[in-house]
Amino acid sequence: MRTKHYCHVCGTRLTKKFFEERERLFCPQCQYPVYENPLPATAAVVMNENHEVLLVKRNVEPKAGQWCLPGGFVEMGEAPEQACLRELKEETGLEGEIHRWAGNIISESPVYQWVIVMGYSIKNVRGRLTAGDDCSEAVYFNPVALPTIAFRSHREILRNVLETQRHEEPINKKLLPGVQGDGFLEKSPPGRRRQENFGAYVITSGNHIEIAERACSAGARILQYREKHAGRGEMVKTAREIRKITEKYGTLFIINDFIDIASIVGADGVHLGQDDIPIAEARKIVPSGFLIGRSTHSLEQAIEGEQQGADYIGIGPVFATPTKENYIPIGIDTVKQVVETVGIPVVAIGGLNLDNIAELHKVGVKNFGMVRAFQKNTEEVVRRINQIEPRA
Ligand code: TZP
Ligand code: MG
Repeated sequence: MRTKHYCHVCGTRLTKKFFEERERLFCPQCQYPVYENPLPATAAVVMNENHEVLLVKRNVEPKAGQWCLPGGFVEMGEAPEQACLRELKEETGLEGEIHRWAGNIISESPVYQWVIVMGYSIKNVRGRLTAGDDCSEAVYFNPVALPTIAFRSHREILRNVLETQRHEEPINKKLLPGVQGDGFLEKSPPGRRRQENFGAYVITSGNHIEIAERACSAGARILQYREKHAGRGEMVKTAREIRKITEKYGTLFIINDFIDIASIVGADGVHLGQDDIPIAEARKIVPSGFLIGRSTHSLEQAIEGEQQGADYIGIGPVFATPTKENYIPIGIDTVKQVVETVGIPVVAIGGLNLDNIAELHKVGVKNFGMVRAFQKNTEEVVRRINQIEPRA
């Protein structure tokens, strides 16, 4: 850690003195202690109408070349809120208003010792997006496909905002009696264009809770609770437990088939099969940003899933599998065509294991959905798949 040697007012070499209950740097000329406080900084969370998050690519140290939230230091005489809006304007060209405070995070900095980062979410954003001071790019990202964010404080502030939003928009709100109908509901954004990489797409089976804990602790980015036999009451209980685990590790939580259970436990999304509720109908009762995945079994269905507004599709079974035995395997060529054709994330599924995913990766698959392969050595399997396909 760097320390100060000279008084910033008169330039005299500093000494040390016991003052206000501890030893502090002291200027013998000014007769004042020199406090070593954390430096105040701000970070702005800006989201567009598609619920994508604005990040900037830094072109200054520390962490030049990496992405972070727009923001910067508070100048003398400025309120943190003013500093936040000024930095936003300088770095991205955008103007906005403070929506709400999103947490203060203290973090150690190799350059500035300690920094206290004050986060704010921004509303009423306007202006033309242009990378400005201290950054080479300013880009909106799908929150499920974020690049690595350079600062822990920014990651935590962003998580605060996304979490708050999720809790503010429970699906139940949309199901209140007497307030139904398309007009009442803010529609979720349609399927996103950006190709996602989840890497391991973990589907639980058997001991769901144990698999969830093991997979999430090993860094799974997404996990689906798939249960074909249990009663719905029991499913709610299990899903609640899995929600806690996924929340703890920051893993996206998807529930297979049951939009009501997804709503009750506050999951991040639902996975719907060809015979389940149509995506457009589902969108009417889910909050914006809620993920809807669709199972597909051919190129035609994959294209249709994207057109209908799925956030991602599953395609398979790629290989023969007892987990879905009444389906004819579609093979790698079809998967290749699907990956090359649709613009939303494609999860290859059916008969996948550590021995055959490399050939799928070769044809452009970035997301590997599996049931049986996560039953044993879950952590190891998750890690090995995520090494093949690191976070974007
Ligand atoms: N959808 C298509 S194949 C499949 C599903 C749910 C099952 C995949 O199971 P496994 O055990 O990974 O082959
Ligand atoms: Mg289904």
